[in-house]
Amino acid sequence: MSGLIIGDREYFKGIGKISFEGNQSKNPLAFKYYNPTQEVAGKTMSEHFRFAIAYWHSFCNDGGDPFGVGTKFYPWNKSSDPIQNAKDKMDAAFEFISKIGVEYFCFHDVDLIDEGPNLVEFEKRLEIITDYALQKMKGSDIKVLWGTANLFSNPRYMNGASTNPDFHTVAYAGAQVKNAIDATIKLGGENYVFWGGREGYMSLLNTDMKKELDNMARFLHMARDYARSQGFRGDFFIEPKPMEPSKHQYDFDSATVLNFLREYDLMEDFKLNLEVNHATLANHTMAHEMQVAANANALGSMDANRGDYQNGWDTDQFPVDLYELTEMMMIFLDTGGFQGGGGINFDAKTRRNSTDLEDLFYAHIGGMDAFARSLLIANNIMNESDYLKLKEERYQSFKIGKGEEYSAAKLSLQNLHDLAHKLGEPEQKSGKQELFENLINQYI
Ligand code: XUL
Ligand code: CO
Repeated sequence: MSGLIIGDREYFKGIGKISFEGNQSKNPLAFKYYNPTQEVAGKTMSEHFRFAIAYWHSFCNDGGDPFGVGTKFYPWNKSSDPIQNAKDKMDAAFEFISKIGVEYFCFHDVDLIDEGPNLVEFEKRLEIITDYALQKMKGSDIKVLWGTANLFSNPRYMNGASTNPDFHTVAYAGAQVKNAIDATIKLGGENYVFWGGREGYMSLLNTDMKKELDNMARFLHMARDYARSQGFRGDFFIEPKPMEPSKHQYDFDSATVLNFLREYDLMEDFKLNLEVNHATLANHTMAHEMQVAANANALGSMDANRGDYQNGWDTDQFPVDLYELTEMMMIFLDTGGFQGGGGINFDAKTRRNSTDLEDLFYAHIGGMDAFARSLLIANNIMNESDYLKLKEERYQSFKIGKGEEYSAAKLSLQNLHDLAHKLGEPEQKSGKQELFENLINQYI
C-alpha cells in the first residue's frame, strides 16, 4: 500500500496512516491484531481478508433513520453542485481508504454520484465520476472489490426491479445494471453483486411468484451475458437476505439462492456474497450460511457486520463478537478461504450518534482487529487443539467395514435392513457439544 491519497482538502485532519502496534498499544488509532503482512495458515492477513470499505455506509449515509433526519454533517457533502459533491465525497473516500490501509472498496452506482433527473443525465454523470475515480486510483493500490446497481431506493422500484410486474420498469432496471456493469469494468472491479432488496413481495395475493422468479433468472442471464461479452471475467455474487425491505425476499438464504441458481442454470458464474446480519434475520448463524455455501463451492465473498440480537432488523453494526467470528473463521480456514474472487466488505455503519469523523476509523479498526484476532484463534484451534480429531472421530464408523462400503455406495436399503437385524440396537454415543464449545473459549 503506497502513500496517502489526499485531495485539495484534507478531511480526516490529524489522522495519518493507521499502523499495526500490537495488543499492548494504547493508541486507539492503531491496529492491535490486524497486521497485514503477518502469515497465518500460509497466507498473509491481507491476502486472507481482502478487506473492502462500503462506499454507501461510510461516505453517503448521514445517520438518518425512520424517526429522524440525518445527524452526520459530513464536510464532503456540502456542495450544491452534484458533480462537485461527488468529487468531494470521492476525495474523502480515497483519503480514508488510504489512511486505514485497506485495498478495496465496494459501491452502488448511486453512491458514486446522485442519479439526477433522468437516465441520460445519470449516464453523463457516471462517466464523469468514473473518470475521476480512475484518476484517483492511478498510482494507488486501491481497487474495486465489487460494484452493484441500487435497484431498491428509487420509488420506481417499489414493486420490484427485475421482478417488477411492469416490463417498462424491468427495462429501466436493465439499463441501470448495464451502466453499473460498465462502471465496474471501467474501474477494474473484480466482481459484480446483485442484492435484491425489492425482489420479493409484500403480499402473495397480488404476486405471480413463478413469473417473477423466471423473470429474475432471465435478467441475471442477460446481465451475465452482457458482462462476459464486455470481457468481464470476475464472479457474480448474489447476496441473500430473507426480508427487509420486502416482506419476503426471493434470495432468502444460502440454501434458497443455491436452489435458484441450480434451477436456472446459473451455478457456473454466480456465487454467494453472505452477510452476517442477513444470516441473523434468516434465523441462521453466519457459520451455517457459510458452510451451506462452502458445500456447494459457492462461498464467494462476505459482507461483514453484526445484528443486534435483541431486535429483529438489519442494524449493520460493526463486528465485535469474537466467539461468532471465530466460528466463522474456522469454516473460512477449513474451506481454504473464499471460493471465488471475493473479500470482506464492511457493510456496516457507525451509529446515528457516532458523529465524529474519527469514529469511522475506530469502527473499521475494531472490525479489522476482531477478524484478525478471530483468524488467529481459529487457526490455533485447528492446529493445536484436538478439534479436528474430535470432529472426525464422530464419523469414524464410515471409514471401516460396512460403513466404508456404505460410503462407497456399495450397499442397498435391504443391506441396511439385514445389518440392523444382525447388529441390533446401536450403542449410545455422546455428541459432546459442551466439549467442543469449551475449545473456543479456551483458545480465545
Ligand atoms: C442491504 C445490503 C446492501 C448490499 C448491496 O441489506 O446489504 O447494502 O450489500 O446492495
Ligand atoms: Co450487504
